[in-house]
Amino acid sequence: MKGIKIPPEHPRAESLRIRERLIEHFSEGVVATAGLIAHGRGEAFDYLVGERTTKPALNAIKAAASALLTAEKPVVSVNGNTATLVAEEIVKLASVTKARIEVNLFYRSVERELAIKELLEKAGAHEILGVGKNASAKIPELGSERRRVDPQGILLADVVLVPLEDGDRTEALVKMGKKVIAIDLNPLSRTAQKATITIVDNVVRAMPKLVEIAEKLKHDVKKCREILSNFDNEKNLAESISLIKESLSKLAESGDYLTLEDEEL
Ligand code: PTJ
Repeated sequence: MKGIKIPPEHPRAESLRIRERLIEHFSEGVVATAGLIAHGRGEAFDYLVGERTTKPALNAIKAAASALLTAEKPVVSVNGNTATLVAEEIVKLASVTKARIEVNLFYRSVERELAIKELLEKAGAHEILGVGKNASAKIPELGSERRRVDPQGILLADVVLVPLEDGDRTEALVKMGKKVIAIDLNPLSRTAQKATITIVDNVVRAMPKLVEIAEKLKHDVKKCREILSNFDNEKNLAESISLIKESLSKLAESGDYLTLEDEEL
């Protein structure tokens, strides 16, 4: 399907372009129908965080980069929405952190697996795990199609990045002793609450920042360990929630509902 033309001067042009990209990839079989619903929910939460990378999000991104860089077997898990929105950043991050890339879908079909693989390969990926028969292992205690993982990837991983997740798998992976890094705009979601490191930010902002910070930290293991030992996910998540509350109070007081005050990062 050909999308509509977005007027560049439209005040929400970027947001509309992202929406169109998802619709286009939905027509091509990459994004699941529920992926469009998930995006709408993400957009709503993005308004609440002020459509910017907040200070707690940046702290979580630093911890995430550190966890990936110090991991023995890091894996980046990819679904339809993330392949559509940040394929290039996924490939860059995997290269900087020496992580493997695995397709893992809630609404699994061979057609979607292959469409996502193709998208990632176009973005420069050479090896994609979790496609077809390779997703032969199972995460215990999980009923959904997400339980099917690659024995060379998520099953063996010590750190798994799950950008835009549906919840139950995060908990199951943590129970298996893995560190789970979630990127989720909803700080109240099950994923956000159960992850080891929760980045409350839009994947389109968080992923480039994660690549940039991983580049800076990649030769400094000592610094990575220091960042990780000072990071408290529960406290950081509470700060993300408080920030939403404070920003909304400020907006209500100022009467200017369109501009959230910039904070020092
Ligand atoms: O491609 P599949 O088959 O694996 O399916 C993917 C979806 C997204 C449909 C599946 O994982 C799902 O159903 O997810 P949920 O339960 O809808 O949760 C998605 C979460 O991501 C919600 O908490 C949204 O607020 C959040 N979200 C949506 N868009 C973004 C986001 N978080 C960060 N960045 C976004 N762009």
